[in-house]
Amino acid sequence: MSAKTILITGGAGFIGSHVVREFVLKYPEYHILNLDALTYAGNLSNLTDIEDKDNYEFIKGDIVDLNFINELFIKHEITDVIHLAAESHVDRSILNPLAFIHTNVVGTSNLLHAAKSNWSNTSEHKFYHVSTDEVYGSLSETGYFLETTPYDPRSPYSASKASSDMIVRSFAHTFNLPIVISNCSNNYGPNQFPEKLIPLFISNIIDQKPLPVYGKGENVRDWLYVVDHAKAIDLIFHEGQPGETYNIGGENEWSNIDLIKLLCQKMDTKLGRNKGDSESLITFVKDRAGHDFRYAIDCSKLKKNLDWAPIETFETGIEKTIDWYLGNQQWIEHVKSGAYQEYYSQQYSNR
Ligand code: NAD
Ligand code: TDX
Repeated sequence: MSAKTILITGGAGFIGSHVVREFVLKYPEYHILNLDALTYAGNLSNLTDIEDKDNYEFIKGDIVDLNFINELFIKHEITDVIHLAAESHVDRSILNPLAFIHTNVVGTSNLLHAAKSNWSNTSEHKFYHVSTDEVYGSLSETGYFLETTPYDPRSPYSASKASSDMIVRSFAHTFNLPIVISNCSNNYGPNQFPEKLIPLFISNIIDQKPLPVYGKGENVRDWLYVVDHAKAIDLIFHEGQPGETYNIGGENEWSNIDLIKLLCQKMDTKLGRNKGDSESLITFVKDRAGHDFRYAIDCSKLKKNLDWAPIETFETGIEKTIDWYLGNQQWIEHVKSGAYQEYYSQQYSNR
């Protein structure tokens, strides 16, 4: 591929910041535009190491603003989109579903509309939509999500992502827009806002606060290290077939309670605390409304067709993750201030 101006949306967030870094450092010939509204989840300190690079530019803006998005496409002659901007936390979608419809459904539709309006020769472009395994619904103890599994979203978050996936596909089918979609399992690693399970629990263990386990902690998730997700996005962006969907996963399933106990043991060792100190913080709380039981991804298409494999094992990834949060406690305090406090008190007053 030759000179490209790639619009990466949501690049100040958790996964987006790793995708931006991967592209800025690996492809000096590309111009990378990071568009982010800097909501509570977006933080430019996630990108300080690359912010001075010549091929990087940050633009603050909202994907829900269609005029702004259209002008951005015209002004910067955007050739490709990698779309990650979203409201991403299931618990917040239970408290405020409309925010998810606005950003995830309307915002995605605006980007598609701008791409369709501004790209005359569609074969020169790519619109990459980053989605989630949650669109497929919930599994029992057995089985895996395939790319062909019918959609069955069950939370306002997953329904908004499923809607956006469908609208992306409709633009490919109707207008020949060259799209690609990936659906990934739970990510973990540096820069994740401490409202999601792993960073929240690491932060609470450091502060010796209760660890709120929803229900009995028996729900199962598949975990992938975030940099491996960013590398998969790079591979699919360059090698993926237009119109295709690729599942991305870690083949690394954990029940929440087993994962939490592992975190507790590792944190006791790292913090020089007595064995069992962190586990004593475990508090079983009211279950999440509509809590999906199990997610598990079959990513054999990506492995077979594009020769993808994650670099980190869970053992190495979780060590890196814990060490990063222990070394960046100021980051945790910084992102937790402000809007987060309001949400956190509302969240737990409902339990
Ligand atoms: P995040 O919440 O950490 O980051 C989202 C980013 O989008 C933030 O920087 C935020 O400021 C920005 N944003 C939100 N609304 C915006 C708007 N209206 N206009 C412009 N920017 C806006 O999310 P994440 O966990 O990094 O997820 C990124 C993408 O990956 C999402 O689309 C999510 O659905 C998907 N995904 C996440 C996971 C996961 O485990 N976190 C797994 C699979 C897929
Ligand atoms: O305090 C908690 N206690 C708890 O038991 C939190 C925050 C979570 N949980 C449970 C709920 C889930 O079973 O832990 C599991 C993981 O929860 P989250 O970290 O909120 O992730 P999940 O709901 O599985 O969704 C994530 O993976 C798919 C991301 O937030 C989504 O953006 C992604 O699409």
